[in-house]
Formats: sequence, structure tokens, C-alpha cells
Amino acid sequence: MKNSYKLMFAALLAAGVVGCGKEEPKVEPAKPAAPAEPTIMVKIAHAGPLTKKTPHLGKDDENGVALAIDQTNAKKIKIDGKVLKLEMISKDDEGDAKVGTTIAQQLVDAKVAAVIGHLNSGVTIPASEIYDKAGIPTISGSATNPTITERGLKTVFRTVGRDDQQGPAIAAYIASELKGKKVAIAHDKTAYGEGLAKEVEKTLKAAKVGVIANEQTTDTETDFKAILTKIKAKNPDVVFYGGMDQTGGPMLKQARELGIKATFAFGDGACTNEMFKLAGDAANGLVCSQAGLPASAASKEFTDGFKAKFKTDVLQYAPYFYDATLAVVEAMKKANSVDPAKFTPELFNISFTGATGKVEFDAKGDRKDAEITIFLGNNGKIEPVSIVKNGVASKFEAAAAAAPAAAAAAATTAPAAAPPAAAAAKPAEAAKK
Ligand code: ABU
Repeated sequence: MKNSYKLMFAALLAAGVVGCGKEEPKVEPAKPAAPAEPTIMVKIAHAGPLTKKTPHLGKDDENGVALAIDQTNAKKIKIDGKVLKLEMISKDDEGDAKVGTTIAQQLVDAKVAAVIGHLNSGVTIPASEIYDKAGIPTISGSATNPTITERGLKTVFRTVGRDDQQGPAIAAYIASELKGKKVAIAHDKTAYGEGLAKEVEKTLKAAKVGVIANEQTTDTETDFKAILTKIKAKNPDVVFYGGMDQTGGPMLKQARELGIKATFAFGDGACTNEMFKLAGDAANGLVCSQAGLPASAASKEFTDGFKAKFKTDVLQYAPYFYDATLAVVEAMKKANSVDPAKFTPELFNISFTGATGKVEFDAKGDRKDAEITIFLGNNGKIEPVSIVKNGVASKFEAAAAAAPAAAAAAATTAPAAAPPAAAAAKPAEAAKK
């Protein structure tokens, strides 16, 4: 049969004009597909170390951004009448300022609408200047150095607390709970490590705790025996290290090998379960702080989504990078625009409950009412023991862990129900801004 006959025959069959001697079921004509809703594609960048220094933390952060993007896309949020479709571009800054500024320019050239990152303060500081010049907002979920938001840039934000909140909180714990009398301090010479070590030292000295050593290393060092030998000679009861877990873990392990008995304390960069992989049993008994609520207090939407998508545990900052991404979406909704020039100013006006509790920024771009959590290493993992908010410490309530807002409330309504005691109250007070 020629093609034209075939087509005509098929049409007549469909219309019931010709048949094969028996009744054929009527074939409903296919309904025309609904016209696709207009969408608006927006590139959101994640930037952090994915191959060097702390790639485990960089991946955790990236996962937080990816989850927020997935969940946002599923909600089919309309901006200016179009369905918002976010696309993630993730860049490896290797935890290095030079690489960070190179990729910052690449992200500007790629016309991303916002950058969620970087992980490290020392990378965030120079990279955010490049984004700022391009009018692109930067929100970090981990960078805690105060300088980041002290430069008057109106495009730079963070969803975690600052080191001038975290430093006094961990120092207060050292003074009042560990009853430290002779504290040795070491840091990795990064913006974060050195800055936090200075905050800790300042608070300890104000509390009349002796700071008997101040040693320096780098964020790529693997052998700490030389500085540890000097520290051992001073016989401290506590050692505070300002640095990340990839150096903090081996340092702690080597300290025990050298016979140093002091309690080791760390800031958020080394406040991860990774410490047990790096230091083994030596990590039991460590004390550390995170610049926010613990991951165990993250929202159900985040926790369930994270487990389902990544089949792994949160390491630390993923909920904060998730909330940083959602903050951008909230600002876009408020501005009804995906244009950074229009939605960036709205970041100062947003208010939403994210994975980590209520998210609002102050006039500097810092998170309002940031909490600091103190952890102890115990039985192969870090466990939250107290929360410091606005300079007031209270016991961490495991029962409230599933609801960040409730956990935050427990922390503020039970002032000084737990550490720190009087000796630490003043330093904690100094954390108020
Ligand atoms: N806050 C610790 C890790 C990131 C940073 O501030 O460098």
C-alpha cells in the first residue's frame, strides 16, 4: 500500500468509516499536552575545598546546597510568573585563597546569581570582594572570621556564628568546666585558626587563666612533634588548637604518642566526627565548639531529605549551607526577581525557619542570635553538651534536638542551668555584640 493510502486507511479506521466486519473500540484522540509552564533558570554556585585539605567538609557543604536546590525545584516556586529552576555549579577552591579568587572570577563570568561558600574564612575574604564588585551575594555556612562581615560589604552574609562569639564560648568552657589553669594555644596561621586562637587567648586572660604557650603550624602540616615537644615542656592542663580537623586530628594523636596528658580543645573546624578517624581513641575526651546548633537538631525536612539523597551522615556544615541556599530563594521570593541587584538587598529582610532554626541576618550580614554549641568527644563521636546564646550557657537538651526552634528556646530560657559558672559568665557576656 502506498503511504498516502496507508494514512487515509488509518484515518478511516480511526473514524469508524471502514472496518473489518466487527465493531472496533473507539479510540479516543490523544489530548494535546498542556503547554509547558514558563521557567526561569538560575545558576547558584557552591564553592569550597573538594579535593584538598578538607574535601570531606567541602563535600558535606556541597550536599547541603544540592539538597536545598532539589527541594526548591520540586516546590515549583514562581518568581515573576515563572517557575524557578535552580542549577548548581560547584567549584573546587582547594581551600586556597589564590585558587579561590580564580574560581570566583570564573563564577562571575558564568553569571551565577549567588555563591554559597566558601568554606574557609581565608578564602571567603578575598573571593567575596570579587563577587561584591560584580554585585553577586556570598553566603557562607561555615566561615566564622569576624572580618568577613566587618568590611561594610552589603553582599556578604553567613548562616553561622562568628569567632568572637565562638572563642569566648569555648574559652569560658575551658575556664569554668575544665578548670584550666595553664593553657597552651596553637594555631595554623589561617584567618580562621589564628583569629579564633586570639579570641580564646583574650577571653582566657580576662578570666585570669594562664596562657603558657603560643605555637604556630600550617594548614598543610602533618608532623606536629616539634611544637608538641615545646608544649609538653610547659606541662599545660589544656591545649587549644585553632585549625581544621585534618591537622587537629593528627596533632592530637601525636600529642598522646608523646605522652601529653592535657585535655585538647578545638573550634568548629576540628569539631567533627572525622577527628575519630584521624586521631582514633585519642579523640575521646576532646572538647570543641561549633558556631551553631548541632546537626542532630536540624529540621526533619533537611534530615530526611539528606539521608534519602546522600545515604550518609551530616558532617557539620551541610545544614548551614542548605539554609544559605534557602536564604537566597527567600530573598528572590521577596524581591519577585532573580536579579542579584534586586534580591540581594532583600537578604537583610528575610525571616524563615530553615534546617538550623530561624534564619535572619543583621545589618552586617551576620546571623542574628547565633548559637554556639559545646561538644565532648565520647564513645567514638562528638556529643553536644551545652549551648551558648547571647552569652548565656545552658545544658543541651537532647529531647529538643529534633526541633531547632525548641532547642534554641531551651537554650535561652534556662540561663546558666549548666556551664559556664561565674568565672566564665563575664567572658560569655563579652560575646554579645
Ligand atoms: N569556621 C571554621 C572553618 C571555616 C573557616 O572559618 O575558615
